[in-house]
Amino acid sequence: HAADALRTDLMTITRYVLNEQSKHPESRGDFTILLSHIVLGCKFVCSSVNKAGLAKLIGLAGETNVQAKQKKLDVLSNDVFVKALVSSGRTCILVSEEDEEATFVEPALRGRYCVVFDPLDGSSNIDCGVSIGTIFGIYMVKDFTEPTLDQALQPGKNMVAAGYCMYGSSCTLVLSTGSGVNGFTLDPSLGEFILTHPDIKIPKKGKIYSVNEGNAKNWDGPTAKYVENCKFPKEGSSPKSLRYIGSMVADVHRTLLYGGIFLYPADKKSPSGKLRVLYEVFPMSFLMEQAGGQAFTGKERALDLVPKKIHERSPIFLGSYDDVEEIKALYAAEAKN
Ligand code: P6P
Repeated sequence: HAADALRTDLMTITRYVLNEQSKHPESRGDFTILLSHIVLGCKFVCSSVNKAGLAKLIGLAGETNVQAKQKKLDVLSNDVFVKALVSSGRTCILVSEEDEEATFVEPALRGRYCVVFDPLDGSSNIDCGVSIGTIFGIYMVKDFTEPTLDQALQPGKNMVAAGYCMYGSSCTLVLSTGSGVNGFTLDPSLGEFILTHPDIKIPKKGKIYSVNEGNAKNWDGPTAKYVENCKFPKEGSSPKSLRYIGSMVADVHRTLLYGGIFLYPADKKSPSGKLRVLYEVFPMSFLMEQAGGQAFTGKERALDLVPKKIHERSPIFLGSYDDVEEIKALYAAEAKN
């Protein structure tokens, strides 16, 4: 009956957000309008990513170098999101992985939200058809008349919403507005995101660890020990499976649905790890906590981190509550010695 209900009920992301809005009578619908512009951006990127392979193919067949004329997909996606967010009239500051500097919205279009985003994370995987995605986080800015950079450098726990849209075999948008996590799948025939994964909860413990083992020789002690325990567990328990796609949205989506742990640790070459705090670590950590999991930097709760620069990096360990607890214990033990 659940399937029937979904089919007849057709809970779209727009209806879901409007329902959420109705729980806050004081709200003026700004957030709903902002989100509808983010959803529009995701629909555009989904359709462009799906055509990318074909466009490339036609390019080769036509002897013209399509790539030369065509904008790289991540640049195109960034342009679309920046335009959609500015024209929503609900944002004052934008931080994008694609732009060195923050975008300060012109006074006439300023609104109360700061949006941090990676328009096409993992884009190096496009040519081989691996799933990639858009990651975003939303902060409220109290006084947005004269926005300043420090209003974008807030700890992740201040986010009012976060989510990602994964462009893979289907286009799935996973969103939290602070009261749980819901997944929506794009129905191309309707052009609507339909609720397909209501109230996602990550399993308390998982059987999968997800890390780039190629960096093993540069790991610090606790990470090395944790991965060792995954492969050679104490008597009586079975080893975990290794699953690593190399596209954060895909690795995190699998972790959210199946459980387990995703790690991008610090290493001797990159002491702050690789992933960016504002638009990779914070949104994914927000979602994990909202789904009953947790996220840790090796030193503290990821969402407590206060970034000093908009493209700052941090190590990250996120996923099932119990799995992250184990690596926290190993870092705590090292801190004591
Ligand atoms: P590595 C993709 O380039 C990305 O930014 C994330 O999507 C992904 O998790 C990570 O880098 C993969 O990095 O060093 O394992 O190739």
